[in-house]
Formats: sequence, structure tokens, C-alpha cells
Amino acid sequence: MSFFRRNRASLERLGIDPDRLPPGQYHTERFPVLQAGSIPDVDMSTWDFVIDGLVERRVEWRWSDIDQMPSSEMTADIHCVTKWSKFDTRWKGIPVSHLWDQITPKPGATHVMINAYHGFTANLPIEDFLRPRNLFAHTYEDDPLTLEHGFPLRLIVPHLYFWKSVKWVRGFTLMDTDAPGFWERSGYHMYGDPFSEQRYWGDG
Ligand SMILES: Nc1nc2c(c(=O)[nH]1)N[C@H]1C(S)=C(S)[C@@H](COP(=O)(O)O)O[C@H]1N2
Ligand SMILES: [Mo]
Repeated sequence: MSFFRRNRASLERLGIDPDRLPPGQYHTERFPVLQAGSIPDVDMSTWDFVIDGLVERRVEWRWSDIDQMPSSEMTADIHCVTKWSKFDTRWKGIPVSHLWDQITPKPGATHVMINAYHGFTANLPIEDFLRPRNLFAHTYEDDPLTLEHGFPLRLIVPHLYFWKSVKWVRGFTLMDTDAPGFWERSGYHMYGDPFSEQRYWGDG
């Protein structure tokens, strides 16, 4: 029996519904660290969060602004395109919808580009960005994010492959068209639904 089949079979023994595991994925309890390039130097005294593009007024928040916003908690399964999935990860942060309520998008905005340190980007349809569970997370389990997992703030969009859950996030740009982000330009799927196995260009 292959590693993947054994791993899937082991879920039932653990009392976990194997249907939670998308095709081609294996379950792990570890929390691997992945990013393109190095972990950024984060300086909270100059840190800002910018919302620009098709928005009536550009927003520029400091950490002290973000820190005062209401947080909520969310538990989600996460699925990395490199085939590991981790179940029941628990996050706390500012709902994406809360930030969205504070801006006025210009007519015609359909997509966002999430922006992070080192020029890392990821694209999302606005509809997917605004799913009620999505967070700009500052807390994992009960502790502030570690630097390697995205301190001080990362996006969590659990219904898509985890490369869309941008670490070290610094803001987002509203757009009237879809455009590829960092991994999408290198061949990853523009949308990235794990249950349809949309890993690379041309998948589903
Ligand atoms: N800023 C930034 N965010 C990123 C990445 C990155 O390279 N840079 N990699 C993505 C990928 S491919 C994955 S799988 C997850 C990994 O998150 P983790 O290191 O917390 O497991 O972060 C995503 N967010
Ligand atoms: Mo990934």
C-alpha cells in the first residue's frame, strides 16, 4: 500500500473523517515552514498596512491601528500544494470583512492582490477574499504568530491551497481584472481549490 493510501486509512483509526483530506494530500500533525526566499526583518516601528488600487481613499494603517480592531477566532484545515494537510489549526485575528467594511471600493473591482514583504503577492477573487471565516491572523493557537509563520500578521484563506494564505502581509490592492501573483506566475493555478486539485496551470 502506498504512503498516501496508508496515511488516508490511518485517519479513520484516529476518528477523523477521511473526506476532510483533499485528493493527493497526506495528513500531518507537524507544521512545516515554507516560503520563497528568506524570512523578512520585521520592524514594527515602520510597519504599515496599505490598501490601494480601486478604492476611493487609499488606507495606510500602522500596527497601533490594526491592534485596536476586533478579533475573532476560527479553526480550519489547511492544505499546502506540496501535499501536506493539517487539521484543526486555530487562529485569532481581524476578520477580512471588518477591514473591507472600512473602505469604499470603486465600481468594477473584482479581484485583490495581497502584498507582503519581499514583493511576495497572491491573487484572489473578492468573493473568495471576503468569505466570512477569513482572517488577518495575529495569533496561532494561543500565541502571537512566530516570525517564521508570518509575524505580525498573515492572511488565512482556508478554502484554497495555503500559498494564498500570505505571511508577513502588508496590505492589498483592488483590481478590475485577475492577475497572477508570485507563485501563480511560476505555474501555480490562478484559483487553487484543493478539493478540485487545482495545483498548476491547466489543472481543472
Ligand atoms: N509572504 C509569503 N507568504 C507565504 C509564502 C511566501 O513565500 N511568502 N508561501 C506560501 C506557501 S507556499 C505556504 S504553503 C504557506 C506556508 O505557511 P507556513 O510556513 O506557516 O506553513 O505560506 C504561504 N504564504
Ligand atoms: Mo505551499
